[in-house]
Amino acid sequence: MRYILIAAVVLLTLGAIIFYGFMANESQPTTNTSETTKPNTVSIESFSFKPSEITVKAGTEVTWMNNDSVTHTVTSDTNAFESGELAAGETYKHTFEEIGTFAYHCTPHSSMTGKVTVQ
Ligand SMILES: [Cu+2]
Repeated sequence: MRYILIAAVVLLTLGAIIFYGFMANESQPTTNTSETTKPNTVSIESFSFKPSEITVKAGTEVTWMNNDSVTHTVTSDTNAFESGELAAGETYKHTFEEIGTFAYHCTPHSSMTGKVTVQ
């Protein structure tokens, strides 16, 4: 009788360890929050868009902040959006509803380019 009890306890313990190991593996994706904290802000500084390429989910509002000392624009290559002139310290927001890749540039400074990928 005693051996059966010991065997039962050992089996239950092993079962618990396996179960918790399984649960720990299963819960890993939910502890990874990078999926919900994707950057949706672009800084305009030193005559460049930083980061120059971002990826967001459809329906995300992207904000451009002009942290430079001169006026810039956020101008879609395909006329999908247009900020107009952004003075130093001003922001421009655009919500991307459609999936696709949207290249943009700064009208006065053709070397300034960026890209928003919407998934
Ligand atoms: Cu510019």
